[in-house]
Amino acid sequence: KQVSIIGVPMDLGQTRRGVDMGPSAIRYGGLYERLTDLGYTVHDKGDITVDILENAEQSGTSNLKNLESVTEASECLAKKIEQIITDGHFPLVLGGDHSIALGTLAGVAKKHKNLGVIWYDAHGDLNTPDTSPSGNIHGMPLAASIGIGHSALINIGGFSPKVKPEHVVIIGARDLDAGERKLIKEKGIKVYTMHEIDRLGMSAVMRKTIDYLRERTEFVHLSLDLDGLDPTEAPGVGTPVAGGLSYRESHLAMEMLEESSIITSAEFVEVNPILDEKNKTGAAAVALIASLLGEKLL
Ligand code: DIR
Ligand code: MN
Ligand code: MN
Ligand code: MN
Repeated sequence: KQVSIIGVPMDLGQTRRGVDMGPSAIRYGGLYERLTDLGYTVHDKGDITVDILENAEQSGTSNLKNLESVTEASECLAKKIEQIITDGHFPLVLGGDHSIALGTLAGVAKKHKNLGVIWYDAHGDLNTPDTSPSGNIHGMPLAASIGIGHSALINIGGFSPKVKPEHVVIIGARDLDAGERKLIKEKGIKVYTMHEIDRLGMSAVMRKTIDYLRERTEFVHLSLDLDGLDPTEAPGVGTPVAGGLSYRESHLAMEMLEESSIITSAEFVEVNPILDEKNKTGAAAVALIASLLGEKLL
């Protein structure tokens, strides 16, 4: 049992600074020890290099903020992920804002054909340069990964798409832009919004998600945005949305994924320690990672 960790100190996909310190916050939350206690051999590969905002090129011709720096870091991350999978280790990526999923998915999809993705998030991250209300790339990585959006984002890793829209399941959505709703309908993306989770319960939602992806895919990547959780339990995020998933529901989701053995890579993103309360969100990320990788009380 071998896990390789990569930190991506990225804050250029959005505008609240501090999320570049997310990887440190998660490490300080005791990640290494939690995973070694579970019997894993943990290879912490450190952080990849990301431009700081002060040096990021702003010459772009598009309305996408920091496009060049985000693309460059994504290419670098994709190569590292590819190597980790070649080595036979479980890739665990620590963010950083959600734009890093562009690189993670490029690397994972290069090695794993017939890939499924669980997108655990308050948001859809399905914007394109045309539909984005913000120009923030962290609102676009899922669209780009299914092959829709700016060519520089779509083509990270040199191929597109990374995943088929019908192999994506979004869980926890409660803030979708008009263009995102349209794309969900057009592409038939499966979404369990907070409404469905309230109605069916997290247990049924995870059962359905696992069955759905098992039938269709061979590998599944979990991309977990901490803003999927309720801001009372994960306050250290840049775009909090009220009415989110509880800490307990999130643990249940991780435990059910662990039991199912479908997850073959994961990333935990958007932890911003500057906005957090005594690393509550970093600690929540560590606890969820531990559950995903097999921690149990008894
Ligand atoms: C919004 C916010 N949909 C945007 N997205 C966020 O800027 O595209 N994603 N916060 O995590
Ligand atoms: Mn650069
Ligand atoms: Mn997100
Ligand atoms: Mn989000």
